[in-house]
Amino acid sequence: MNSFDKTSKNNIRGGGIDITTNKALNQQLDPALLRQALALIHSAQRIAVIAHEHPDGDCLGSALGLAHILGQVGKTCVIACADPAPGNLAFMPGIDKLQHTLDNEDYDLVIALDAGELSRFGSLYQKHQAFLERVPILNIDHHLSSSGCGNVNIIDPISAATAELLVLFQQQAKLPLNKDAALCLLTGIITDTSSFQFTNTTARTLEASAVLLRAGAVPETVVQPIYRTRPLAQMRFQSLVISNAQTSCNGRLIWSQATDATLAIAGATPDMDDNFSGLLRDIEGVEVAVFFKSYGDPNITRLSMRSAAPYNAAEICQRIANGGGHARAAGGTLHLPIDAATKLVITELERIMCT
Ligand SMILES: [Mn+2]
Repeated sequence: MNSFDKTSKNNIRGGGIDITTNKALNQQLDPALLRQALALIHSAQRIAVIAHEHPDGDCLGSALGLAHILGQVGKTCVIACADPAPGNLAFMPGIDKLQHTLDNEDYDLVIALDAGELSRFGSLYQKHQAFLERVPILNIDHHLSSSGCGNVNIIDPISAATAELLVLFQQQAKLPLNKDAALCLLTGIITDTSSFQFTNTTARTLEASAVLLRAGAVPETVVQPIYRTRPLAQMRFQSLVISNAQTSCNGRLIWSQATDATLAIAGATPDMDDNFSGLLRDIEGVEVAVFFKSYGDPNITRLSMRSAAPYNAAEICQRIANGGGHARAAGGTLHLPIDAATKLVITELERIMCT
């Protein structure tokens, strides 16, 4: 029934930032690849748009933004994610309809966003594995380490956010862009660039954002709940993580941990640890920062890593922590208690950085 070959890769791999991002916004994608993606969309009526587990502003903003766009051309879109949305994303129109399963698997197409491996969709993948192996999948992502999990894969690591890539898609495909779609996509771009502060921000990122502002998105709507409103428990949690931080290699390497006990002391919830590795990275003299966390199952530790050149966080996380991501920001999961996971990763970083 499914004539697509999910193993044949058909990706965009940007060769150089100057060349690829200097073209007009509506000429950025390989036309043949865009046609293939649109063919999948045109032949579908009910579409599941899925966001990766432990969701962030980009995967959810992208999923909602695309659902608002495709809704305007008559498609029925359902958005799904294994985990609940962080509370500070409640302002995004349509977030209240987020599902945590693909219910009766009644979809002609799945659009998988902001991750390139089906396992990154967590319990959605575990619950619906057989369905996801037979349904056509369009995969749109911007992670360097993405292998592409779709029949058609639009993967562009030059995009600062999947949402930026979706603006290019919308522009080139001449799809409608309403205010709700624009606000959700702007959320993806703002959160993945930390308000245009990260080095992934290009002129094209700003041009794509300008398109969204012209369509009615207001940056203040995104920035106020995400960057300016902090629960006291989150600030207490942050202060514990900073107080417990340890350093090595003359302060060039820093790390800290959080467990259920840390959450309990602070009165915090797991979603409050957003960007703790970035916070550690911003300490003077730091070149690599790692935040380790283990909540619920004490034998599973997740980590997020931030690095300065020449250290490649994506490469390190991929090699030793079953993870991946971007050169400067990456993460992984180890099936180890937090102290063992910390020892493994820090020993390797010390080998790379201190010798
Ligand atoms: Mn992203």
